[in-house]
Amino acid sequence: MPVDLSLYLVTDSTPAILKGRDLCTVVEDALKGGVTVVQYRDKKSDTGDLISTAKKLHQVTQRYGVPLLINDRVDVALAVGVEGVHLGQDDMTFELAKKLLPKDAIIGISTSSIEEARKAVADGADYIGIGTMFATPTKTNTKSVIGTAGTQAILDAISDSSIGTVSIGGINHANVQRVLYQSKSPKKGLDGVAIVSAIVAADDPKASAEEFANLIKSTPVFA
Ligand code: TZP
Ligand code: MG
Repeated sequence: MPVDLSLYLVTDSTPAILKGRDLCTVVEDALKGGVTVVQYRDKKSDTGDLISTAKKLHQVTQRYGVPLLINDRVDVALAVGVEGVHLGQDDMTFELAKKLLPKDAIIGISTSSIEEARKAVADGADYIGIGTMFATPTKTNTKSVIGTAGTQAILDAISDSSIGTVSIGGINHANVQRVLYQSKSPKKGLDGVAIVSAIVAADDPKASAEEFANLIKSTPVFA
């Protein structure tokens, strides 16, 4: 697998989560703590602001040798020259994104059902986000909360594929090992977890990321 998905940071610039701090500083702290991939997710900024923030974030992630992905916006990814995109079911289609982006760009797809996961595999996506794992205040308009059982069913259905997999939604230090262990199907486990508030809203994002990295490393599915 080309990208290490084990500790996947998804950014959030809403005041309740970022709490007035500088996004680039928070992301750099998280990278110091061991984040392995960063997705810039910003549903509010206009295109100009998205591009300027993505450029700043890319300077930071490049220093750590970590890929930066842009949520929703293939045009912003192209403008900044980042490593890839993350697309939901209502965003640009995989086929079109693949046509527009460079050959080696990473393309991830949000999935919450077996059908969506199978389609992402058939399309040739690099990885899927599987969720929502647990209900979370960070994203309330989620289609469905699927828990570890729903996640396991999806992993089972695509177990013949080498597609990357991350779980998202309500994951914190207290539940991350259960998420990884209980979601594992006999032939396929999760490659990682995607986290928003438990890192971005943490008083110490570096310490939070470090704690996640240690918990992930010592979970049997990865050992
Ligand atoms: N997609 C499904 S849940 C979610 C997204 C973007 C938000 C997860 O945020 P948190 O704070 O890690 O629960
Ligand atoms: Mg989207």
